[in-house]
Amino acid sequence: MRNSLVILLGLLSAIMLLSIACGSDEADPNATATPAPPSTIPVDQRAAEPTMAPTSVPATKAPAPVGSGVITLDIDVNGDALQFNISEMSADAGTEVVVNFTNSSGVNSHNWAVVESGTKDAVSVDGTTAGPTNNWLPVGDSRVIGNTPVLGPGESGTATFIAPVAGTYQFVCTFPGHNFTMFGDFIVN
Ligand SMILES: [Cu+2]
Repeated sequence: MRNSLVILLGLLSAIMLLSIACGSDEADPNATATPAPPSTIPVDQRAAEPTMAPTSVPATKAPAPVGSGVITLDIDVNGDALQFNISEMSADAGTEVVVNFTNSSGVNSHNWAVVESGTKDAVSVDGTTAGPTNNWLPVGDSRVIGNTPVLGPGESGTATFIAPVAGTYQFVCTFPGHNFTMFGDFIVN
C-alpha cells in the first residue's frame, strides 16, 4: 500500500511538473514575443509626440496674437496740472491698441506717446528739436511706438498701434518740459 501511494504521488507530481513546464514554456514565448515589442514602440512614439506638441503649440501661439484683438484704453489729465490721470496702462502683445486721450485741461496742450523703456526724456529732447509741426516728436524714430497728435485744451485724440513684445514701456507727453511729470508705465503682457 505505501509503495503504491508513493508511486501514485510520484506520478502525480511528475505530471504536474510536466504540465507546469509545458504551460510556462508556451506562455512565456507568447507573452514576451507578441505584446512586449508593440507596447514598447508605441509608448516611445507616444512619449515623443506629446513633447513635440507642447513645444510647437507655443511656437504657433507666439505669432498668433498679432492682430488678434483690439483693446481700447482711455486716459485724461488731472485738470490743469502737468499730469496724466493714471500712471499705468497695459495690453497684451500683438493686440491692436487704441488709446483715446482726452485733454481736459483748460490751458495746456499735450500729446500722448508710448516709447521704449527708459527713453521718454531722450525722445522728448529730440521732440523739442522736431518742433510743434511734428507734434513734438522725432519723425520716424524707432523708439516711438505710437502717439496722438498734440491736443489743445479741451481736445481729444487717438493713438493706434500694435502692442509690441512683452515688457515694460513708457508713455509720456513730449510737449517741452512736460515729460518730467507727465509719464507712466505701459506694460505689455
Ligand atoms: Cu503735456
